[in-house]
Amino acid sequence: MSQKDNTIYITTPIYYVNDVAHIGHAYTTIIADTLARYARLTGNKTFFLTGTDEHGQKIETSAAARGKSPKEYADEVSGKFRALWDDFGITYDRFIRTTDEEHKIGVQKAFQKMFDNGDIYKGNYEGNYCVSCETFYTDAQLLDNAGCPDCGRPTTIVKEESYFFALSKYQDRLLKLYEENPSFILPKAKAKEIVNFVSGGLNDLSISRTSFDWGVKLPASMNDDKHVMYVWLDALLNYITALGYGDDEKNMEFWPANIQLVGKDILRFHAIFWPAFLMSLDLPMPKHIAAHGWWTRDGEKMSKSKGNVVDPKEIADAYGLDAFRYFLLREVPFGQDGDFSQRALMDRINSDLGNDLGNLLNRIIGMSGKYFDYKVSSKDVLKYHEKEMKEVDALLEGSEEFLYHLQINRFLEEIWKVLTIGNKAIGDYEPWNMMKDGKTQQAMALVALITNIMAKVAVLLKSVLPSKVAEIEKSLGITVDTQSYISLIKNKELISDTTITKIDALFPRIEEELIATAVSSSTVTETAKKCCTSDTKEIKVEKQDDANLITIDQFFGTSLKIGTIVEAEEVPKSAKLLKLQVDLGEGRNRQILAGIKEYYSAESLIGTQACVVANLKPAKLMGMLSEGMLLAAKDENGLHLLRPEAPKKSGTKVS
Ligand code: ME8
Repeated sequence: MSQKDNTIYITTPIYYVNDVAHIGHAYTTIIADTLARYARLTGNKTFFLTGTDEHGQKIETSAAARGKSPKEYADEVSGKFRALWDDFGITYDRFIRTTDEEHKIGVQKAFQKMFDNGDIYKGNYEGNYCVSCETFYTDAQLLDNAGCPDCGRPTTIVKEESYFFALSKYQDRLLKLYEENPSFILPKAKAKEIVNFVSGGLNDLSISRTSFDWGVKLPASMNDDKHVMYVWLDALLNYITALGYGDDEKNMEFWPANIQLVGKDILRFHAIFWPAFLMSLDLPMPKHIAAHGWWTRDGEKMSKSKGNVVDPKEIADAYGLDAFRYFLLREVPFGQDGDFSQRALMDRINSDLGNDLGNLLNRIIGMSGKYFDYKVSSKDVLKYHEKEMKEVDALLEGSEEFLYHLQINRFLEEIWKVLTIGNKAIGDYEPWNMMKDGKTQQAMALVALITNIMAKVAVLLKSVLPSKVAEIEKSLGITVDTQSYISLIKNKELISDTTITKIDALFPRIEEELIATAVSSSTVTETAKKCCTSDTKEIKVEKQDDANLITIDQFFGTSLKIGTIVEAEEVPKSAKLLKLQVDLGEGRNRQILAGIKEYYSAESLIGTQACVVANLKPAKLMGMLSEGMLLAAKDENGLHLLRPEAPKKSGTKVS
C-alpha cells in the first residue's frame, strides 16, 4: 500500500464455513480493517473484501455430519462470521460468499477463458488428497506415515477423471514475477520458500473433482456435468468475482489488489496458483501477498481437540474490542508467530493503553480544567515548544512508512514515542509550579502542546482504536477525518482553540484478580464459567450466544473430577485465599488455592468434597503453586461450592 495509490483494494482470505471464527480469523480481519480504515482516512478510494469459502468436500462432509444440507450449513456458519464482523464494526465493503450466484458466474467465465487460452486440459488424476486442507500432494510430499505434510491427518488416494490447469507452463513467468517484484511476497523472508518451491518444478494442478458435487459446475459449454471445480480455484477467484469479474465488472477498477492478507499456511496457494491463474486470465498481478504468522495460546498450538482455541468475541467482550485490536496489532511483528495470553493482553492494556495513552488524556482534562476552565489555545505552543512539536511531527510522519510496509507494531511504537514526549514534558515543565509562579501563558502553552500531541496521535490511532479515538475526539472537541489528517499530520498544523470535555477513563486499570477466568479455557461451558472460582478471580463475561457455543468434544477437553479436601488453611495476608490439599485419587494430594475465604472457614472444609477442574495449567498465586480450580456458584445469597449429592470416590470423573 502506498500513499500515492488512489484506489486501494485490501482482501482477507475467505474463511471456511466448517469452523467458528477464532483468533486467527480475527487477526487477519482486524489487520485488513485497520489498513482499510487508514486508506479511507488518508483520502483513498478503498474497497475491503472479506467473506466465506463454502464449497468442497470438507464442507459437504461437515454438513452431512450435522444432518444438514451443505447450503443450510453454509448459510448458518457464514451468517455467524458476518454477524461477528458486524459486531466488531469491521468496515468491509463486500462480504462475498462463494455460493453467491454472481461469484459462480464469474468462476465459470474464468474457467472458460483459461480453457480458451489453452491452459486447461482433461486427464486422469491419481494421487493423494487431504480433505482437511483440500490439497493434492505427491507421494514425496507426504509424511513418513503417509500423513498430510500440512496438517498431519491421513490423506486419501483419489483416482478420478479430472481437468488440469497447466501450472507447469508458468514456472518461468512466476520466477520472473518474484525476481522483478521483490516485495510481491511480504514479509520478504517468506519469498525465499516460495522461490525454492517453484524452482523445484511445478506439477499441473487438478482443478475438478467428480466424487462429490458440492461445488461450482463447469461452464455449460464444457458439456461435462459430473465435474465440479476444485475448491481452491473457486475460492481464489473470489478476489475478482467480488469486483464483478465475468458479471457486471462494476468494481474492476480496484483490480489489482494492493494487499492480499493470508496466513502463512495458505501462502503457497496465493503466491503460486493465484498469480498463475491471473496470468492465464491476462489480468495484472496483486501488488503484495502478505503472509502473517501463527497464533498460539499460552505457548501451545490451538486446536479444537485441545479445547484451547481463543474465541475473539469472548476476549473482546471481556477486555474491550479496541484493546483486543491494539494487542493483536502491537504484540507481534507482522509475519512472525505470536502467543496469546491474558497476562500479555492485560499488561498491554494497563501499561500502553492505560498509563501512556489514557493517562495523558486524563492529565489534559485535569490541567485544562483546573487552570483554564477547560479552554485550550494553541496560540503560544510554537513560541515555547517548537522543538517538541517538530520532534512530534517528524515521528508521526515517519510512522506512516511503517504502516505502508505492514510493520504495524513499529507504527504503533513510533506513536508511543510521541506519547512519551507528552508525558515527559509535563514532568519536565511542571505546569503546577508555572501556575504558582504566575506563568499562566507558559502553562497554557504546555497544556496546548499536550492537547495537540493527543489530537495528532488520535488521527493516526483512529484506524486502530476506532471507538476509543471517538471518545478522545469528543473530549478534545476535534473531528478525525481526511481534512484533519491533512492539516494535523501532512501540513503539521496545530488544532484550533478548543474546549475540553471531561470523560471517563479511556482504559480503566484491569486488576490482577479481574483477569477474566471466563476466557482462560474455551473448554468450560458458559454455565461452568459463571460458577468457577479459583483464587481471587471473578467472572466478567456472562453472555451466551451462538458464536460461543462449543462442541461436546470441547466440553470434554476439561477434566472435571470429584476431589476430597484433606487439609485447609488460611493464606496469611490474603483476604480471599484458602490453601487446600485436595485428593483426586492420584496417590498424592494437589495444592489448590481458592478464593473462598469470605464464604468458608478452613476447618469447615476438611473432609468435604467439591468438583475440581483437574487439567488446568498450574499457576502461582502469592508465590504458591495452585494445581486446579474448584467449581462454585455465586449469587446475591453468597457463594457455594458444587459438590456431589452423595459422597464419591476421590478422583471420580464428572460428566
Ligand atoms: O484457509 N493463527 O480458510 P480457513 C493465525 N478457505 N492464523 C490462523 C490460525 C492461527 N492459529 N489458524 C488459522 C482457508 N489461521 C481457505 C482460504 S482464500 C481464497 C481461502 C488463518 O478458514 C489461516 O492462516 O481455514 C488462514 O489465513 C485463515 O485463518 C483462514 O483459514
